[in-house]
Amino acid sequence: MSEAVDLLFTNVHLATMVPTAVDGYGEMVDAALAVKDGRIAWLGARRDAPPAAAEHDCGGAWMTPGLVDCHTHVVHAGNRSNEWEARLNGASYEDIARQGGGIMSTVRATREADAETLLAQSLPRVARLLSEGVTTLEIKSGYGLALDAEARMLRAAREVGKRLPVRVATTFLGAHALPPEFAGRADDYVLEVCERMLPPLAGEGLVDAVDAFCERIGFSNAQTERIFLAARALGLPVKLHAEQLSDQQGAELVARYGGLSADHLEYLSQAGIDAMARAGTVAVLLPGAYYFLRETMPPPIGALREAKVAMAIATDCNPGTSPMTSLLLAMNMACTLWRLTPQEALQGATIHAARALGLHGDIGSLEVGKQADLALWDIARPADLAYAMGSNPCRSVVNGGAVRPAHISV
Ligand code: DI6
Ligand code: FE
Repeated sequence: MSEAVDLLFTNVHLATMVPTAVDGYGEMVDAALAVKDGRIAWLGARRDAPPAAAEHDCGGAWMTPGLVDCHTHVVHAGNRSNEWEARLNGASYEDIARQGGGIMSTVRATREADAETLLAQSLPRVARLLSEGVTTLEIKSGYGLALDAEARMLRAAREVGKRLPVRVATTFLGAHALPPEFAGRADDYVLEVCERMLPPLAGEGLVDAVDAFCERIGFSNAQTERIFLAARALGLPVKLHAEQLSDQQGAELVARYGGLSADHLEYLSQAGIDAMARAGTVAVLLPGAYYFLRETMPPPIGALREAKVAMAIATDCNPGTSPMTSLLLAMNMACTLWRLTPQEALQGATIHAARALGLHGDIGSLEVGKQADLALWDIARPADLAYAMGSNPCRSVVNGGAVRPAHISV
């Protein structure tokens, strides 16, 4: 390469996370990486590096692709620590439901919040995620459950990507719960979602993918399919909250629609695994919700591995079942609770998470041509990222070639 690059990172060890690498981390020690026009232009041994306009000495740090949190509900108003505390003090679910608690309390708080309030409450959570090397973040709607409030959530999600250094992928989750206005009329609400909510939201460019909560306490397999048909008519990819609490054959359904991902999956069957493997649908594992709900049924990790289904890991950041803003902790939990290897955990937070968003051609690994979204870590080896609990070894982050300090305050 004769033309000078914009920036050369030197004195760095790379974990490229290229899926075909012989070593699963794709390790390159004492390497260098070059950026031009915001993209990775070259990587290899320091002595072969192209001339560069500027150099960044990484001081022997490890570099990974920027982390990808591919399943969050991070935009919402309020929290539910009051209900959590009441339950731990002996209150029953009925007590809490009678006081209007649960998911509907977040729906009420989110509906009442104006755009600035919603954003002001969400940005600190996002900042905590970004301080740990996250460069791409998926954000779902689903606490508005009416056109105007869902639009406000999705606009807030887009605004997050303008105010903070992060790429945001939005997901419309209108079918997250049945709003009180439609009590006893779930089919009517699904019609509302398909015909009166999704088309205008998609028309405004607010929807990168469509999701639903397919569960006995959510929406049926048949109702979910109607939503997928509406998404397909608009050319939008689908994903699904599937088999979290029971097997509803949601994984088979989302695979049949060529879905990007099926998420949660504690009660996933072998038929679901086979369908996902055939369709290339990613298994998004959410250990924070499993932990917080004190679930005891683990997702079928061994069978997913056997079937070569890509496994991603995400925070599921939400106020009810996973009030978590650490993707590194989610990686640790996946290893500790479910015996993922640290390498699988890092793949799950990089290249496989990128695939769960349909962005694996552009991000998720250190490869020439991909966006220069990178994270630099003060660690001895890649396994440290999943190993340490509650510490943040992130030294700095690179978004499209621009270096920033790890810590972000809002
Ligand atoms: N599954 C969950 O665990 C969350 N949503 C979903 O579909 C719960 C969301 C909440 O309780 O606020
Ligand atoms: Fe979720």
